[in-house]
Amino acid sequence: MTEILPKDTKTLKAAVDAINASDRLLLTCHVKPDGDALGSLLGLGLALKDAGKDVTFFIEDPAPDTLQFLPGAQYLVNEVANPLPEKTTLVVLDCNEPHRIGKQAQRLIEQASLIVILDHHLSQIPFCADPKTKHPHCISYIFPDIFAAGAIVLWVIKGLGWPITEDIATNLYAAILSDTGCFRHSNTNETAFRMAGDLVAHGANPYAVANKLYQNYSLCRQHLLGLVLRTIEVKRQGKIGLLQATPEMFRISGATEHDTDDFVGCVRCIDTVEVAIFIKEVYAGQVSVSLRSKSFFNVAKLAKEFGGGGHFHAAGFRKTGTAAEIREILLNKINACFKDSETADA
Ligand SMILES: [Mn+2]
Repeated sequence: MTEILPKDTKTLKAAVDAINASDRLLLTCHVKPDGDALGSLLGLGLALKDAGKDVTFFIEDPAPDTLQFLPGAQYLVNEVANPLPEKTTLVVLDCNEPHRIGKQAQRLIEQASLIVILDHHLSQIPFCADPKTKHPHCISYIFPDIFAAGAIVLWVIKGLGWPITEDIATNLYAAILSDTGCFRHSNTNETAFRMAGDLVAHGANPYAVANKLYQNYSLCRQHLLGLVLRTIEVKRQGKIGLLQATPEMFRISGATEHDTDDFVGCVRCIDTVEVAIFIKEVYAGQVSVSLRSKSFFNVAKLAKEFGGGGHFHAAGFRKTGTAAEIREILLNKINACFKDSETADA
């Protein structure tokens, strides 16, 4: 396995130049931000701030408690001026679908003078080619083969020739640790370790970041996990694993929807499982689904059929309906996919 270098260096250079030339920038990422989304946003934001730029760190939802430790989290705001100040460059991180920025996406896109997208999600609809946006000034750097948006941000900061401070390194290290699943996912490669090593050399503390991200759960979360684990079931000779959370489980445990990080991992880790599903119904009739796979099953493709998206081995979607209803529809679809692949093998 060799080191991955940025592909399409022309577009990356255009993104770097555009960021360099902007004095006022509005940074944002996808809703329900994870460690990669926030680490990328804060890492780039702090570098821009250090360089004397006017930076707004915008996310629609408040950052989850487990990510509040990230340096620069105190700068996050969930409201921005309307209209945006003149000559605002919108930088979108870890996201290349307009609606995933949140409810204000459309006006931010329309009001920004320039848009730069730095992302690694598999996406069929390029952000700026969306007929609804028609934004003329958009630089879209999307590299699905790279393990984290944080890695792209590191390339950008290095391209700008700016220093990597301890705070920036901590954010980007958290981004890489999150999106490689602690260096366990299939996207983990030599570059991930090289970059992580580089960030540690710049002051990121691996033990401190890992503790904050993974040894920092509330008791409510563990109570919820206990309830959810009782729903565990496998289908198709154990190849499909399922977990469900109902509104009642959230009520009983006192946990919130942010407390379910990596619940899907509790079913993916079963030896026979290829496709893991976690169906979460926080509010009655509103479901969000996490999908994971181990080898051949493309869950991004499946999620897309439900209006969601993600990566080959990790994806998700939101839908109206109860957990039980979505479970039925999903099982039928996945069973059909398995049948197709079995026919193809025969
Ligand atoms: Mn990511």
